[in-house]
Order: sequence, then C-alpha cells, then structure tokens
Amino acid sequence: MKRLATLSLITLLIINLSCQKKAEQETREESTEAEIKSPADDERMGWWRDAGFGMFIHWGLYAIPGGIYKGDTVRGNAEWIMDKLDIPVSEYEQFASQFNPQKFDADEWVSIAKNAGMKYIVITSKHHEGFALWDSEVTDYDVMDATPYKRDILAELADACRKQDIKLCFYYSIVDWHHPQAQAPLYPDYNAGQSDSTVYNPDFPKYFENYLKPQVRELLTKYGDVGVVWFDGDWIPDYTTEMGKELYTFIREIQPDAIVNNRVDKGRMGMSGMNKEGSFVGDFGTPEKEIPDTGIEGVDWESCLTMNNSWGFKSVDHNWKSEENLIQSLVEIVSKGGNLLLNVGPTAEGEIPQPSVERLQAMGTWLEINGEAIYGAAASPYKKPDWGRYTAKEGAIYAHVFDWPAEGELKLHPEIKARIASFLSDTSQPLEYESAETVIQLPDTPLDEAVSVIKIELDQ
Ligand code: FHN
Repeated sequence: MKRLATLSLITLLIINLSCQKKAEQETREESTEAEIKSPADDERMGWWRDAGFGMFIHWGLYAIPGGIYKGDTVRGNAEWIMDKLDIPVSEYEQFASQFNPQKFDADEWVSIAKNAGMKYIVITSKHHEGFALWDSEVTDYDVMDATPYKRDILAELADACRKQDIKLCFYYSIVDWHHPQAQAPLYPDYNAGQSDSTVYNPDFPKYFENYLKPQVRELLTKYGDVGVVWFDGDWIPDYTTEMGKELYTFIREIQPDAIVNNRVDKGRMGMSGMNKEGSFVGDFGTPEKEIPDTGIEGVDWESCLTMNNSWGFKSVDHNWKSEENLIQSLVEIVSKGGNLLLNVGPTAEGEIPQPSVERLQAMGTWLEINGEAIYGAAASPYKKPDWGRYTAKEGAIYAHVFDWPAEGELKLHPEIKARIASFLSDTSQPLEYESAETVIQLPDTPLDEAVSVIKIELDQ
C-alpha cells in the first residue's frame, strides 16, 4: 500500500512540475510577444505599417563604373564591383574625384517617388565602399571633401522630403571596405569574412566606437526626423550581437521614434530576412529579392526588390521587370502583411534610369485608383485564391484579380459574406453577387491589365 502511495505522490509531483513548466513557457512566450508588440511600438510603427510602399535608392561611387571596370563586367550587383573585381582601395578612391552628378535634383527624385505612391525613401548614406553621401565630420572620404561636387546630397534630399511629406530614411552599411579598422585583412578580398569567420579585423571594435557610431549619430542629428535606419552588412564576424543591441539603444536614445530594421543585430536568416529563434533587436524583417511564402502573424517585415537585377546602376543590366509584375508583387506583399521597398539605382550623372521612372509612373497610376486596397490594409485572413490575392480592412475585403476568370465568375472564399461588391475604380456600379455560391459576376474583360480590384463590403 505504501509503495502505491509513494508512486501516486511521484506521479502527482511530475504532473505538477510539467504544468508549472508549461505555464512558465506560456508566460515566456507571452512576455516575448509583449516585448515585440508593446503599444508604444505599435504607435511608433504605425506610419510604416500603413505606408506599405517605399523607394530604395542605391547610389555611390559605384555608379561611375556602372558595373564595368578596365573592360571587365562585374557578375551580379554593380555596387559590389570593388570586391568582385578586386580593385585596390588606392585605385577605387580615384572614383571620388570623378563624382560630379550635375543632373542630381532631389526635388525631382522625391516627386518621382511621391507620384509612384511611395511614402518613404531609404537612401544608401554609405554603402560597403565606405563613401559617405553627406558631409561627415569623421572622414574626408565623403561628397564634400573628396569630390568636385561638394554638395551635401542627404541635406538636399532631406529638404525635398520635408517639402513633399515623404519620410526620409537612411541605409547604413556596417561593412566598410575603405576604413582600415573595418577592412578585411585579406583585402582586396574585402568580403572574405562572409565565408570564413576566422577572417576579421581585430581593430573593428575601434571602428565601431570611433567611426560607425559617430557617423550614425550624424545621420540622426543633422537631417531632422529619420523614419527608418536601415542597416546592412550584419553578416561579418567582426560585428557582434552585443554591438547590435548597443547600436539599437544608441539610435532610440537619439531619435526615440526611429524604426530600425533587423540587420542592426545578428538574428537574420540570410536572404529570407526573418529572424531565427532567440533574442535579437530590430523592428522588422528584411527579405531580400524575395517575397516570403506567407506572412507571420504579429511580425513586421519588408521585402526589398530590384527593378532589374542590380541594386547599384549597371549599364548593361536591361533585365527590367514588367509593370504588371511590380504591381502584382506589391499586392502579393501587402496581402501577406509586408511592405515593399522598391529600388532605383541612379546614374553617375544623378539621374534615375528612365525604365525605372516609367515603371514607377505606372505603379502610381494604379495606386491612384486602387490605393485604398493597399495603404493601411492588413494581410488577407484567407488562403490566397487561384485568381489573385485578398487584402483586408475593417468591414471590407479587397479582391485583387490577377487572372481574369474565363467564364466571368469570380469564386470567393466561402466565409466571405458580401453586402455589396464593386470595382474600386467605379464603386457606383455594384456587381451581381450570388451569395449562395459566393460568386461575383464579372464583365468579359478585365478593368486593369495588371490587377483589377473589387471592394467587397461585408455583411457585418
Ligand atoms: O550587399 C548588399 C547589397 O549590395 C545590397 O545593398 C542589398 C540590399 O539590401 N543588401 C546587401 C546584400 O544582402
């Protein structure tokens, strides 16, 4: 009998322990969830979540070779020419004396973004090459001291953004192929550290403290409110998660409302852009040149995409995505709860390439009609339909039709109970809707080549 009592006691203890463990785990998850989504964070992220669509600008000395140097064409991204073609620093620096973008017009660039329906601009203040597009106090390797141009690009862009109510944001590369304390010692294999973690610069902590942080402080104190600090180059072994967490706090202390991407820390899982398990700082994930299969409930993210293949201007890269592809990518991303950061690579003369301008004009025209289904829209609550995507708002679902149904019948998700359905481009003409089969009768031809949007006001 005694043995049975002992066994029962042990069983009770085990049950009690496992319940306690489960409760602790749930508390931890809740607290982690709470850490990610505090009301203050929700307010700080609000404009960014509603914006949905921003312009990425990759501009630097790399625009001068435009992907070709001494007869060799760089494979892949043109802004990597210094590394890919093993150009010694002393040679690469010569480009600075040629940087004289007389056609640069900040007001024009911001107007192109605004007319495209973009709400924020992220510009490479300093890319891996190390050249600063602003008048930096901590280096002469910048547009004011090293070039014949001698104008503060970021200052002019900040003024133009303020005038046109576009949020100004800065990309900043942690990687710096020019600074002796950051440079990989195997240079000109500048990026050796990406594949071999034993290759690093022991002086990197000095660069972090005496160069990187002062430059980031300049970006946060010289140009007014900064919407987002968009870090890159998180992959190098020299840069640690401790530095990342220190940098995130450093930024928020200078501009508390600034948003910082997840590349400020070491949590990012490669080009998928989302964070691995663990405690990492950063306000949103950064899928690159890809759109995740699905969004993640409660996780903010932004896909950055090029319009051709290269981030930086590449004279021989004419592989431009179609207007339809770009509009459908925007819809796809918003339908999964993300933002689209779409890139332009201006020329050495300071012009956004015409193929980019044309595509952005087309996106702006589409958004003028259909922006209601994008700005402030939430991810679809339903599995994506064969014919397109859904986005959602309070009391309404937006059906984005990519592929026009041959028989003119648009089958909706069975849970959608419409009160009224109409094209966003003409809400005065309700569409026939057979509630029994959740089917909308469509005209023979699509309203819009790329994506036709139907607003479905729901039966509350
Ligand atoms: O190496 C950079 C690349 O040049 C470009 O800036 C992209 C855009 O996010 N980021 C890095 C590659 O992941």
